[in-house]
Amino acid sequence: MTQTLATQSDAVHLERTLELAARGRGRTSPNPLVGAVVVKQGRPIGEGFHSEPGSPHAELAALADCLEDPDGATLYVSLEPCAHHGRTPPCVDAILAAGIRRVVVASDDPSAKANGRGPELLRAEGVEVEWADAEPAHAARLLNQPFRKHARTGRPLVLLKSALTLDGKVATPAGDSRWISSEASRARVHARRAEVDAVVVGIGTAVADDPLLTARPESGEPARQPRRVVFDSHARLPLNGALARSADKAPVLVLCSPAAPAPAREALAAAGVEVLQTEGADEAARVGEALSALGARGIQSLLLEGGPRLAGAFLDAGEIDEMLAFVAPVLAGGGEARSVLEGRGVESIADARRALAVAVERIGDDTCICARFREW
Ligand code: AOF
Ligand code: ZN
Repeated sequence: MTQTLATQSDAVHLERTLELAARGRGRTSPNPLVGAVVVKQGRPIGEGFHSEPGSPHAELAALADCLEDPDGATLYVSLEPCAHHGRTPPCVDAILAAGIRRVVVASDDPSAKANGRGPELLRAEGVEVEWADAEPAHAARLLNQPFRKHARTGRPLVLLKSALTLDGKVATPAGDSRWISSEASRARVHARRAEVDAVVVGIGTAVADDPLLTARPESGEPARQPRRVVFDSHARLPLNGALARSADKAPVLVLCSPAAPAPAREALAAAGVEVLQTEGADEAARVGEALSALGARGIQSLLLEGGPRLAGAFLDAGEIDEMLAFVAPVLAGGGEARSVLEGRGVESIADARRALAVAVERIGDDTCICARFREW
């Protein structure tokens, strides 16, 4: 009986750590979202979350928030406490100094500097360390998919966004796509842009749509603007387009291949665009190389906004982690009209990528389908 009660209250406090962690959304990268609660004699006496790089870790924020002495208390934390000296000192030291007796951890930290070291150290010092049950652990891992994929692969999490008609087209045969999805759906995209480290398009889309790609959420100017990235093998990004012209206001990065002419690269660089060269035998291999190059620059998440050719290459490379599809109740028709993904594709449906989980939401007349294909 006591066992069950203890487990239930653990679940409640762990859930609170996740709510707290989510408050840092869009502001902590390259650090994870982390929340913590200090509980003494069954009552929370302090709580906190990580708000931005360089600011105190969640554990420290929660200890600093304590209304009474945390000596003998339990610390609930959504990510294993760190044992390293980074921008801030190790949390394990602060936990030991505070006299915390028990630590309940929701999820592991797969980064090389962590990997269970903090919990081990705490145990060695006589602190009781427990890992959360499967469900809160899963929820905690889902909060930090960008951080986790980046820690494990060096590549950013890829979120493919698409606005499509009910018949699966992303434009008319003439190439018109303004606007398939509703204003409310487009506002949602701006909110997502504000949460990722980069927004990515192919050069075809950059030329055809001349997009600005900044985050302009309804809630006002976001805490950060994403890096704007163009996959542009031949460095063809127009100097008089919206992207190049705004390079001084929000960063623009062009990923070109060795085939890009030097004068074109130099002109882009002179316009304030960062130009990076990546190689690869085919388009899919180039996607992998490009993702590693972006990851090496600290980009942990990206919103891939098309077009169909680039998005198809991402699928062929096995690099689509999630998809956000805004399906509008309109029919476009046309055999030549483009659909969401081109590239090689799969031969049989048995080989098709199937989502691990799907969430559906109505946004005005549109249906927003969020599908997760991989978990990190
Ligand atoms: C955070 N916030 O609440 C926790 C983190 O450079 P530092 O010192 O801020 O260290 C960042 C690393 O610390 C991060 O990558 C993660 O491995 C670990 N835990 N980080 O930013 C937190 N608990
Ligand atoms: Zn820490």
